[in-house]
Amino acid sequence: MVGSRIVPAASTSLDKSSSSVSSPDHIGVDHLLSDRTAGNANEMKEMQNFLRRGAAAAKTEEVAIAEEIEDPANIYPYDLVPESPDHDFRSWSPPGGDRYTEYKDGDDPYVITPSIIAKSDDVARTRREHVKNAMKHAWGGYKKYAFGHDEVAPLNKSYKDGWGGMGTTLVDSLDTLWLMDMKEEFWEARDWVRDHLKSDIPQTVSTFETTIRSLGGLLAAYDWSGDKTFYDKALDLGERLFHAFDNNVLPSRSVNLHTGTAVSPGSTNIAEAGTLQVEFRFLAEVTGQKKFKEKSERAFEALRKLNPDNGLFPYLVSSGATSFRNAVVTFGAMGDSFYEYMLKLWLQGGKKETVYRDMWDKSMNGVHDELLKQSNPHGLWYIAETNRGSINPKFDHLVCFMGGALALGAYTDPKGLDSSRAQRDLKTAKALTYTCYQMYARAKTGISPEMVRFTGSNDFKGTPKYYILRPETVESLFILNYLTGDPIYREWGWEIFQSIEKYCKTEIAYASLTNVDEPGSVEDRMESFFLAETLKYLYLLFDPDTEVDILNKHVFNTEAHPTRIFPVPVVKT
Ligand code: DMJ
Repeated sequence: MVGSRIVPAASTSLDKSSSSVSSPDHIGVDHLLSDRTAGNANEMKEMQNFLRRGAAAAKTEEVAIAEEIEDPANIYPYDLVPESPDHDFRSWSPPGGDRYTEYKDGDDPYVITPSIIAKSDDVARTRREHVKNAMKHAWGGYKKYAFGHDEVAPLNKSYKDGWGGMGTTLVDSLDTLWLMDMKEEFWEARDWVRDHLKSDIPQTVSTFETTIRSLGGLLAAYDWSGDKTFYDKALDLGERLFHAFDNNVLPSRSVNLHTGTAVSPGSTNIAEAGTLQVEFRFLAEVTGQKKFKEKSERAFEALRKLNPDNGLFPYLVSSGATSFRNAVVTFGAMGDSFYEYMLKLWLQGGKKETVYRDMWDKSMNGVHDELLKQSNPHGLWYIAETNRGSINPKFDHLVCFMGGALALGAYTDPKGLDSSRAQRDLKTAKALTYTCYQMYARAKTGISPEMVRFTGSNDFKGTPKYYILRPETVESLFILNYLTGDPIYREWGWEIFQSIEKYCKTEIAYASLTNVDEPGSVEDRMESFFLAETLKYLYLLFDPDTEVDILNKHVFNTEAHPTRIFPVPVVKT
């Protein structure tokens, strides 16, 4: 058994007396690998994968081995069957919700042994090919009908330029092409960026969207490939977007890329003002231009100083960051990624800027104290919205990023994964992700609506019921599988992927749905984040051999663009 070979080797380097979790850096990976005398390349890979999951997972698996011997009845019970290369997605029929209810409350219902993880990895490798085929199909349609434009129209076989006409899908897809080893397509796209991408255009663009999609895409492409083209283009775009910071402490929501004129309507929202810092800090890091770091951080600091007692920020704020302009707290649209960046900034800076981690932990306490609710009658967990303290049981698909974020926060908690805070957050992460999976499983197409309301007699109702190929649930499935090794997240992800293949695939690409309970209700829209995020997270979910390391090396921006972390020299207090 693969597992019995791996566990004793890894466990020799764990400090069994310590209750805190060591970073994998400290568990002697190189020593273990060089110690091996008879290993072949696959065995080495398995060992690396196992160790990459971190000491925490290794420890769980040690316990798992002991329990496996004592109580085989608890072992993960579901089949792990490889997919055929000819898998027929047309015969997929979504099996409905209310399955896997043992995962509802965020518990660990089963023992996951290293041998089960190894089997799940083998199955995943067969699924990964299907996701890559999906990327080839989507990219092929974009290339044929929309190359260099913002989006392809997946039904009309045409193109759209709603983001300023800067090849948004192409730039947003670069690192997905790289990570899926579609290098020919990657270099062809690089040539287009080199020869045609111009940021000096007389267009007023969204600061937030252009930063997370285009600047984030260029920076990640540069970081992974080292190609100077991306550096030059990122710097040019970054300089132009940076005019958003000219007038107020918080950036303007839109900016003219040619004149630098920033539009300041007097207020902004926390997501748009507080989701630029991962990108501009990385730009500062690679260019050495401190202004990008300092001014973008100043905006985050201004938001922090608004300091709500419970860590929960009403989403609308004045441009000068002097006051809140409403009392609505949401982890969905206009709130979401501000909270995400509290954690991501701390991770990006090498876990030294405690001010960001403290913000995150305070907000997560607020979530648990005030927003975490259960549905009727099955007790599904969700994060509600509030307005002046009164609960609104509305839950955007967007909120589904929180499963992954909470899990990542728990595995990196300075108090240790064993701490009650980290265990609380991990349990909530798993419970929320189950709810998000149910949002897919209960729809006729097996695809989630844009929003649900936790009212009525059966937990929730979808309203509105459209789906625009959003990534947040598969993002959480990837993170939870990566951290815990539990194959269940891959099973749920595979169901979702099969539904996307069956109900969203068009002749040339993938379409949105206007109603997830009406098969065939396709809409002529394929957002760039389908390639940047949804397909990337699905691929990574099924890629046990990835170089991406979310615990030690990389941080994903909110558009799924991973760049390397860079420990900051100064520790903020
Ligand atoms: C993406 O652009 C980003 O993930 C953003 O943070 C939220 N919305 C979309 C995807 O749904």
